[in-house]
Amino acid sequence: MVVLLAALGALLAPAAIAHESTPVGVQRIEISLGARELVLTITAPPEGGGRMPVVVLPRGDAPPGAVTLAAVPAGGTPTSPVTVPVAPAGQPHQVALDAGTPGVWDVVVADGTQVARIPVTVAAPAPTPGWVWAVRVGAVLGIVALIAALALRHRPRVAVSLGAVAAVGVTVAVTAAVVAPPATSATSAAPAAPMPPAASGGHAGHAGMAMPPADPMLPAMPMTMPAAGAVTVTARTAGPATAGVPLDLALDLTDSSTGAVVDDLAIHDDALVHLAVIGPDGGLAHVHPIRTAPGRYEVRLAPSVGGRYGVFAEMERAGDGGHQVARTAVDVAGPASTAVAAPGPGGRDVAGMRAGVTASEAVAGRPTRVGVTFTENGAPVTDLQGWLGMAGHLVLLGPGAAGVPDPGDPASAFGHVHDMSPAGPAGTYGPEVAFEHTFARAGRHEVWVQVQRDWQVVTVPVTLDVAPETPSP
Ligand SMILES: [Cu+2]
Repeated sequence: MVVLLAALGALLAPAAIAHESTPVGVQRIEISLGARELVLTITAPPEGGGRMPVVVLPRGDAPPGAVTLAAVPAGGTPTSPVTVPVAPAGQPHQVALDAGTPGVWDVVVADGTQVARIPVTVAAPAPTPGWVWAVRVGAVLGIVALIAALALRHRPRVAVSLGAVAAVGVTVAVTAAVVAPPATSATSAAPAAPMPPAASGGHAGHAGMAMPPADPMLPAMPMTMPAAGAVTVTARTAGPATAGVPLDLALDLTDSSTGAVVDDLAIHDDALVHLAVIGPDGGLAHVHPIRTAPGRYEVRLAPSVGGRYGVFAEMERAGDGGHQVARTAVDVAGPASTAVAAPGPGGRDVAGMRAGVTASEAVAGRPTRVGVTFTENGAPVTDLQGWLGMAGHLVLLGPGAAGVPDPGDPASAFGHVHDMSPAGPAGTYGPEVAFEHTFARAGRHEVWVQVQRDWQVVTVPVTLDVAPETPSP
C-alpha cells in the first residue's frame, strides 16, 4: 500500500513542474529623455508576472541628476517610483521593478519634466494541459478511495467497492501520465524556431529570396503577407520654433490607410523610433524619442539655425517586421545657415581623433564602399564601443530638386546603412568602420558616419558626389 501511495505521489509530480515559469526575454532600448541619453536593459518578468530588473546606463553628456522608474499597468500613474542616479556616463544602475500580473505594463522613466512610457508585455502562464488534470484527479480519487477502503475494511462490501474506485483512479492517472507528451513540450511555450539566415553585413541581407527549409512542425509562412500599414508621422511643436531655443517636438503616429493611432511599434536596433533630424546647415541629430502616450513620441531638439529641418522616423511595426521611414519637416525661425558643405573623402579631425574617409568610385546603381579609419596621435583607435547593437551607422541624404541635398525637399532621398562587422575580442570596434551601399541616383549626397567612443556619439559628415550610371556597351 505504501508503494501504491508513493507511486501516486510520483504521478502528481509532473503537475508541479507544469507551472515552472521560464524567462521570456531581455530587451535593450535607448531613449532620449530631455537632454539625457539612456540605455535601458529590461528583463521581462516570468510568465504570470513578478520581478522585472531594469538596468539604466547613461551615455552622452550625462548631466548630473536622477530619474525615477516604475512599472505600472499600461497608462497608469506610478505610486512609489524608484530613484536612479544617471551620471556619470557609462555607470550602470540596476533596479528591480514589479509587474505582478499578466498584461501590458509601462516601464515609466521620468526626469521631473518628461515622462517616457515603454510598453512591456507580461505573458500569461500557459494553461495546464488536460493530461495533468487527468493525473491529478485520478491520483486524488485513487488515494481518497484507498484510504476510505482501508478505514471501512470491517464492511467488506463497501471496502471492495471503494477499492474498485481506487483502481479506476490509479488507472486513469497512470494512463494519462504514460500518454502525456514529453515534459519539455508540455511546459515550455513553444519550440525555438530555427533562425533565418543572418543578415550580417555585405549583401547577405539583401538576397531576400532564400527561404529556410520547411519544417512541418512550425506554422507555415504565408506566401502573401498582408501589406503592413505605412505610418504617417505628424510633427507638432508647442509654439513657433526658434533657433537657439530648445525645441520640444511631438510626433503623432497614425496608419496612413486607416487613420488609426499606431501603437504597435517593435523595438528594432535598440529603439522604438530612430529619429534623424537634419538641419539646413547639414547638422544631423540622431535621437530616440520617448513614447509618452499611445502613438505619441516626444523629443527635445536644439536647432542652431533657421530654416526647414527634415525629420525622418525609422520604425518597425510588431508582427510585420518591415522597416519603414516616415518623413516630415519642421520650420525654425532664425538666421540662415552660413555653414559650408562637409569635405569629401580624405582626412579630418573629429572628437580628438583623425578620421580618414575613403570611398570607392561612387556610381549610381553600383555598390559603393565608404570606409572611415580612426587614429589618435597616429595610433589606430580600437576602442570604439559600437552603438545600437552595431559597429557603426551611415545616414545619407540624396540630392533634391536643386541638385544638392535638401532635408526639407521630399525629393532628397534618405537612407541608413549599418556596419554589422563583429566586435573584436574586447567587445570593441575599430580602427575602421565600413559600409556598402548602392546609391540609386547620381548627384551630390551628404553622408554622416556615426560611431560611439567614451559613451559619446562621434559623427563624421562627408560630401559624396555620385556619378551617373554609364550605359552598358
Ligand atoms: Cu537610432
